Amino acid sequence: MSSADNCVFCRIAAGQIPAQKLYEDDLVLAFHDIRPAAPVHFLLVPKRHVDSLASCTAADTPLLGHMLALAARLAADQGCANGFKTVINTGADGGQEVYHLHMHVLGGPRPWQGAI
Ligand code: DGP
Repeated sequence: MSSADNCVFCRIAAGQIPAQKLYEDDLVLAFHDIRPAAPVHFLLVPKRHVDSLASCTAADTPLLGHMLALAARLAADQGCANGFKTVINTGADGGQEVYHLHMHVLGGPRPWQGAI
């Protein structure tokens, strides 16, 4: 499990690791997934370190709402006119590989070859 000190998404947010960024504001960052599983596949992450959805509390409701609303807006900006999928892998059984909360946003014409 990552901590903020060695977290790859914290390092992307800090500009220490390059990423193809789509969007940034005070709270969140969106960038293309390095292993795309669909024609459009980007990640929405909070800038501050949050391990996973399982560690969120009621205090994170504004952040989570912001991420969901942005997912729809950025998917539209990326040309996902026929819809999109959002996925938040959580914990070992949820298939989470990077322990910094992130929402996958996938779209584009099917079939998609990849899996997340
Ligand atoms: P998950 O299984 O939900 O934890 O997915 C983690 C995703 O993060 C996976 O689809 C690949 C992506 N990823 C991991 N490291 C990097 C990176 O350094 N840059 C980018 N752009 N994506 C990454």
